This record gives sequence, C-alpha cells and structure tokens, in this order.
Amino acid sequence: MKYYAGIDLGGTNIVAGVVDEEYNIVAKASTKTNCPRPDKEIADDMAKMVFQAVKNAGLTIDDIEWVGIGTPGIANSSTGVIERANNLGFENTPMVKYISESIDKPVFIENDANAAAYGEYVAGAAKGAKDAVCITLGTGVGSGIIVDGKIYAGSNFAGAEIGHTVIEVDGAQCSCGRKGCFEAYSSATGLIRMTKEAIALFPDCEMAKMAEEKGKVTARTSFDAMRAGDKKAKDVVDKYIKYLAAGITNTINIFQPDILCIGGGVCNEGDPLLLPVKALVEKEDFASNSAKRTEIVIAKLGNDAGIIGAAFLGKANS
Ligand code: BMX
Ligand code: ZN
Repeated sequence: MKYYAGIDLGGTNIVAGVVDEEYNIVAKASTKTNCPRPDKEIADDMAKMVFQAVKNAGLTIDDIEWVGIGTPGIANSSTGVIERANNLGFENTPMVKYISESIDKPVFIENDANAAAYGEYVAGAAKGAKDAVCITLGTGVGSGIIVDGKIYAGSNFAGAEIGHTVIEVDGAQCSCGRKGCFEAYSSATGLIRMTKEAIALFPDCEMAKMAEEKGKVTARTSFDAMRAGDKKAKDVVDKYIKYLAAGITNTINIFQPDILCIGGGVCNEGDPLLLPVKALVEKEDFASNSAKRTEIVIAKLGNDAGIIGAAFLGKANS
C-alpha cells in the first residue's frame, strides 16, 4: 500500500492527513492556525502535523510518497510560493521551501478549493467526470475547476476564483476589494450578513427572536426560522437561493461541465436549499434544451475533500 500526506491549511485550523492509495484517510492530526503569526511558524506547525498524522497512522515518514498542501489564496504550484492569502496574512510565502526544510519528500501546493475539487474528482461526487467544477459554500465561496482530469488554475495560478465574479454590480463589499461578488452573497458569511440585515429591518420577526435566544446569528438562523414559519426568514432564504442559482448558472454557462458539485456547511440544509436552486438553474441554463445537461450534485467528502485532494496533488497535473 502506498501512502500520501495532505495538509488542509485554513484560517482557523491546520489539518494534516495520511491517505492511502485507495483514497482512505488513515489518520489525521490538527492544530489551530492561530493567525496572524509569522508564516514560518505556521509552516513548522504544518510539518509537525504531518509527522503527528504519520505517527497516528502507525507509519514513519519513510512510508510517505509525498506531501501536498491546500491553502487559501493564490498558490503558485510551479514556484511553491503562496503569493497572497489575505486571511492568513501571507504575502510571497515560500511554503514549499519551508515544508521541504522539515520533510525530505516532494512537496506540492494548490489553492484549497482547487485541492478540494480534485479530491471530489478522484474520490467523491465528481468521480468519473471529465470536466467538473466544485464550489464550496463556507466562510468564502471556494471553487475548483477540473478540465480533462487536470486542475485548471489559470496562467498565473490566480484563476478558478468563481467566488470573485460579480453577480450584483455595486453590491455588497467583498473581502477581495470588489463589490457584489458571488462570494459576498452565497458564502455562509454572506447568508449571515443578509440574515442580520433582515433582523435589523424587522426586529420583531421570529427570526430575530431565535437569534436573540441563541445569542448569535448563524448560517442556520434563517433556515431554522423559515421552518418555524417565519415569512421574513423565508424571504432571506429565497434571496440566498436566487443569488446562489445565479452564480451556479453563470458557472455552468461558462464551463458546461459534466458535473457541478456543491459543498460546504450551508449544503447541510439539504433539499430545502437544493431543490429550488436546481429548479432555477434548470430554467436558466443556456443548455436547457440540450440532451446533455450538467449534473448538479452535493459534494461527498465534506472537509476531507481538501485533505484527499492535497494528498493526491502529486498525480494532479502529471
Ligand atoms: C476566498 C479566497 C479563495 C478560497 C475561498 C474559500 C483567499 C485568502 N481566499 O474566496 O482563495 O478558495 O475563499 O475559502 O483569497 P474558505 O475559507 O471558505 O474555505
Ligand atoms: Zn470578491
């Protein structure tokens, strides 16, 4: 059996996993990212987590073929440098060099969403597709594009950022500097913002009471309040669904992939989210009369997609 190490570097957690050649995660180790702090310190913790995961798997580092890293931001897979990751405070971080100093194995790097898309492609919901796009609805809207079985990251590795295409001109401020990005509306963060806006406008609604009782507004608040019969909450959910469907239809109209897979925490809402999104996309998709349509599916691997995809980066573009 061959083993590979994958690291999912996030704004909150660093998770490393040992993955076998059949795509099973055999062991994991994680620690807090604790940013902002010097990038080298974070890199040292990432290497530590690899050693820990390897130990947890009952293996030694010699059993590992290579290490793959998924990171937010612009990851230059050719130079191994994270050129920019604003949520981590990184600018031109030589991550592959740092990890190679601690682990004497080949080291690969990719954007986190690209790695997660690759994970779904090799082992999850996009398995068997030739062309696939995977979108994650989390803190941000991450996206990864697989063309002909390979990760498409653009000519300068800053591509495949579907989350930063505008769906509302002069709309809500996005963390990237633009206004009205898909991410500003369809991320969990966007949903929370729209929920808070509705609560400010209608402080007596059921949704406002539910948020008050919980002590906070989460990405679940509007869905829970809608289920409890609140009309204002349903308006928020409907608005969210409209934006999400617009972003997905844009994506399908550009790529017409075999499979478009959606993941991330918000997808846990299941059918009340997915069925109306699918219905809107079906109506608006440019290929609505075509015999072959993009299949919209829910991601299968959850948070493991990033680790599995990162672990298989050594095969991704060969
Ligand atoms: C942002 C962007 C993407 C990333 C996406 C998903 C940065 C630092 N991040 O759009 O590169 O893929 O978030 O991030 O520029 P998540 O936190 O939702 O997983
Ligand atoms: Zn943006």
